[in-house]
Parts: sequence; structure tokens; C-alpha cells
Amino acid sequence: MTAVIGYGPVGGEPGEPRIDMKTWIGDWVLPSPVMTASGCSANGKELDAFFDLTRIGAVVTKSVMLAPRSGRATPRMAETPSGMLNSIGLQGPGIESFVENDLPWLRERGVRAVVSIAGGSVEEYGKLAQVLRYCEEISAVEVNISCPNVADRGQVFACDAKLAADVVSNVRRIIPSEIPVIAKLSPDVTDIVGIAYSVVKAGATALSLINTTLGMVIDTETLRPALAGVTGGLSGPAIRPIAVRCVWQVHEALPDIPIIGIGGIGSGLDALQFILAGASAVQVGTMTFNDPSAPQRVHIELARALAERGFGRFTDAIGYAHRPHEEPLSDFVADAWAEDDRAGEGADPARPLSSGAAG
Ligand code: RRO
Repeated sequence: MTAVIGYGPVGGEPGEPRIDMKTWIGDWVLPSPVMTASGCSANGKELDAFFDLTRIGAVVTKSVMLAPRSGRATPRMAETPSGMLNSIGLQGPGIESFVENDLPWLRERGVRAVVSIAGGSVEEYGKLAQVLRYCEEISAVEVNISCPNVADRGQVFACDAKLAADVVSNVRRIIPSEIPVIAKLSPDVTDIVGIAYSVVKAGATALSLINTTLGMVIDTETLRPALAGVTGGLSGPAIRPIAVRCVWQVHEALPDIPIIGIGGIGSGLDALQFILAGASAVQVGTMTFNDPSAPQRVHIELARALAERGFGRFTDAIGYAHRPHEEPLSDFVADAWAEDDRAGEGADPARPLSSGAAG
């Protein structure tokens, strides 16, 4: 394996791989492809004690609405096999308080902030964008059109190509052109590629794939739904294969559009699956409840996994699993595995590719 010393924006510890982890969302350059996912760590402060938030790609804040909102009744969370169900219902301080109290905290620390917004109508998204357009140092806006926990399923704009496009074009025309507008889509659709086309045509710079998928748990003691809101959004490793599939399908159809992969990412190898499927970045959400330093750890593990596979640059791995069957592994990957075999130790027995496949 290539000698490795010092690397990337996180750590730089001796013995760590030297690999260029930069990535791009439109014209926005990020030093790391790993972000936090909206909703799992409020607006960043909670994670500050665990790692340096400036060393990851960005913090994505909890989706904020125009007015303060208390959210759904409790209980709002239920454990599920390999995941969890949430029914928070967009609890938050409202955009004015967010801009006054939460955004400055991130800005003062130099944390790249992606502000997630959610509205009950196309007009509300427009009003949120009007407030944000004057806020300096927002790195990007994530337009959450896929919250599953709304009373009216008609408000899950990401389930309707036209409504999704209306929201995105309204936000895009208000937010300054140098700020990326990222549309967050729902997996709960028949054709996610159709929705993706529609929002990209409406001006989305990038796509976040995926939000939680609608689920339900029944408590077998009370014989009632476990959540007060009855249904909730399923997240965690249970949805990872769905999310990887969505990233794969959308990247295949729209290879030039940056995708941010989300769904049960808890390790560098989980993140690598998304990157190989076509994601330009990833978000870590549910895992932070278990391990608050997970975003930093995922960055480190991902850098190591890429180096072990011979990648010198993160961007070379984006969509790598889409290469044609007859195309051999790139020389750098084949060389990395061959060197690994020669070393005879440190080989990863679980690796999916044998050096024989390298041709
Ligand atoms: O607040 C929520 O209940 C919530 C949101 Br906004 C979302 O986008 N996804 C989710 O699972 N829960």
C-alpha cells in the first residue's frame, strides 16, 4: 500500500492516508464530502463538544419553517430493526429566531452552513428564501420538499413533479445564483428519476437523496400505533439499500448533477457505497445519535478506504461502480490491490474485488 502520511481537512495525524478529499456541489468547493444530515443534530451546537465542525464538509441545519412550531405530539420516536422511526413534525424556532440566534453561532466559528428550509406552500418557501437571501455566509440552501411528517400528504411536494418544480424554481429565483440550491427528495415515489429531472429543470444545483421513508410501528402492549402521529419517517441502516438505489438511478440518468447521498451511513464503507453509486457528498444523520462524532469518523474512514483502493482523489471514485462491465479496474485500484496481495497482510478479506479481476 502507498506510504501514507497526513491528509485532508480532518485529522492529518501521522500514518493517515494522504488523499485529496475535496468535492464540488456546483461551484461550491468543500474540503470534505461529509456533512451532517438535517434534523439529527439541531443546528450544530450539540455536536460541537465532540469534534471540530469546521473540519467536515458542512453542517446541515434542522429544516426551519416561517413560524415557530412545536411539532407533533409525543411519543415521536420508535426503535425499529436497524433503524428508527421519527415523527417530529418540523419542530423549530421559525426563520427569524433561527437567523438571529442559530446562524451567527455557525458563522462565528467558520462552520459551513447549509440551511434547510420547509414550507407548507410554494409561497412559504419563497418567503423563507427572501429572508435567507440577505444572510451572508450561507454556503447553500437545502430545500426540504420531502418531510414525511406533515398532516396532509399533498404537502409532500417531492411526490409530485410539478409541485416539486414550482417550489424549487420559486426558491432558485430568489436565492443569489452563487448559492447552491439543493432539493431533498423522497424515496416514496414510483419514479425518483422523473422527480429529479423536474427539479433540476427548475434550477436545482444538486439533489439530496434521500429523506426518510414513511413507516409505522404498532405497540403490541397498548395495541395502538407506537407514535402519536401514527406514521413516521424511517431512517438508519434499514433504508441504506433504498438510498443507494436512488443515488444509482439518478446518477445514471443525470450524471452531471451533484448528488448528496443520505440514508443509514455509519462508516466509511457505507459512505463509499454512495460515492461509487454516484454521490458527490454524503450526510450522516441517525448514526450521530449513537456516536456524535460519526461525521468526523466517517470522513477519516472514507479517506482510508479510498487510499486502500488506490484512489488519490475523492472525486475519482464518484460513480465508479457505473463503469461498463468490460472495463477493467483503473490501474490505480488494480495496483493498490496487487500491492496489498504482495504485502500478504492487511488485506481486507471482505473486499468485493479480487486482484484477478484487475486484468
Ligand atoms: O421534522 C420531521 O418530522 C422530519 C423532517 Br422535517 C424530515 O425532513 N424528515 C423526517 O424524517 N422528519
